[in-house]
Amino acid sequence: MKVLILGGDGYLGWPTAMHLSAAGHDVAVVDNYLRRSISRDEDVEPLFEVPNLHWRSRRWEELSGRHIGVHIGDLRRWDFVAEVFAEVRPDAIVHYAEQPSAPYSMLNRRASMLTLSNNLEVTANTIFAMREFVPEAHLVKLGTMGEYGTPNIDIEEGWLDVEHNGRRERFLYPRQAGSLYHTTKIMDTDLLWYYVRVWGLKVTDLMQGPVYGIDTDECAGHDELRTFFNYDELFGTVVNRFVVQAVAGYPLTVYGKGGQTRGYLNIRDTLQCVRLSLERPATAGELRIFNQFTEAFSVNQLAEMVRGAGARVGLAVDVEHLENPRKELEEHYYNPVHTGLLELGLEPHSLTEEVLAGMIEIVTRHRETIDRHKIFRNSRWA
Ligand code: USQ
Repeated sequence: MKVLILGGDGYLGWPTAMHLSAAGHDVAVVDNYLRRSISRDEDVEPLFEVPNLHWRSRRWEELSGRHIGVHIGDLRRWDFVAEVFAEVRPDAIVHYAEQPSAPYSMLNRRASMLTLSNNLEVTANTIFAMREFVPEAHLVKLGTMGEYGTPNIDIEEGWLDVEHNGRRERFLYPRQAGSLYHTTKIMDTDLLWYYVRVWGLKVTDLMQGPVYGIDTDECAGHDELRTFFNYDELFGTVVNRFVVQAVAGYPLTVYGKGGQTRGYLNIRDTLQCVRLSLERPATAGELRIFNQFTEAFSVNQLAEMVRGAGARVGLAVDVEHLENPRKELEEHYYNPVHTGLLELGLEPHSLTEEVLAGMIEIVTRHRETIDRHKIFRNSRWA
């Protein structure tokens, strides 16, 4: 399959490119290095340096014999979008090309506007490009479990059957986001659902939970092909942050009571989920939604697991409950369905103390480059 990955430079984009290429697909990536420039501007660069896409693509070709096409440009610009779609003519598109940080989206007006305009314009341009150049293509779009928020009822997989005054209808499951970033993902879903109905597009929307992990099979033994690993408050997800904090001897930053529960997954499982979705596509006029996570944990449970993993390698890990910079429920019901991807064949990797110890070992090798000032800057929602 010819697969075009939008946002191919990111934490998930590059590992996805290698994974699909290794699986025999013909892959091209697009990126404008937005995340790199925000990281530089906000002084939150990742733990180790990551070479640019041209370099990584050449290195991948030397090692695997397989080519990954690279297109550098801004997907908000229609002339660039049209040029890439006309040249690649993909069978499938994976759309990661969004500003992915909830805390960044809440930083200030400029960051909010960038998140809003980037995420919605790229999604809209992708929809228009599919119609114009590849109306039969399948779009796999990364959404987020955060679109649902934390309602006091079970979360279904995308859709809810509602009975009202004796009649029934199926609606998108109610969404109530916890940040502007998550709100843009809801808006994306609404745009996609509209154009699926009107133009008969084929779309899979993956409602993903927070991802953790460093290595994937394709970069094993080749550190130079590793993806970004952020541990800062803006781009670091909580498990990755806690691992770095444990190594740095920095008390784990549990926000508030720590009862916030989310569905987590290993980065290796993100790659499986995307590949499985591509290989068993949605049909024309279908918006297929999967809840993409493997296990649910509270922040307190994660902190205890990282403390346990640290103890195995002789690290004394402290936990500190900080005043929560976010507005979110700290104790709540959480029971989302997540069977769709398992039915497609997902074989989950569990989060264990061994897995965390493996991450601690890699981070320890980069211990000298950890910048403690990057860990907590207290960017507040209110
Ligand atoms: N948290 C802490 N301490 C920290 C960092 C986070 O207690 O130092 C808590 C947060 O308050 C939150 C939970 O851990 O309750 C998860 O936070 P996170 O930063 O790992 O994840 P989040 O900001 O929600 O966003 C991440 C990705 C985003 C994706 C989302 C999935 O950055 O792209 O969409 O996970 S979800 O959370 O299910 O919406």
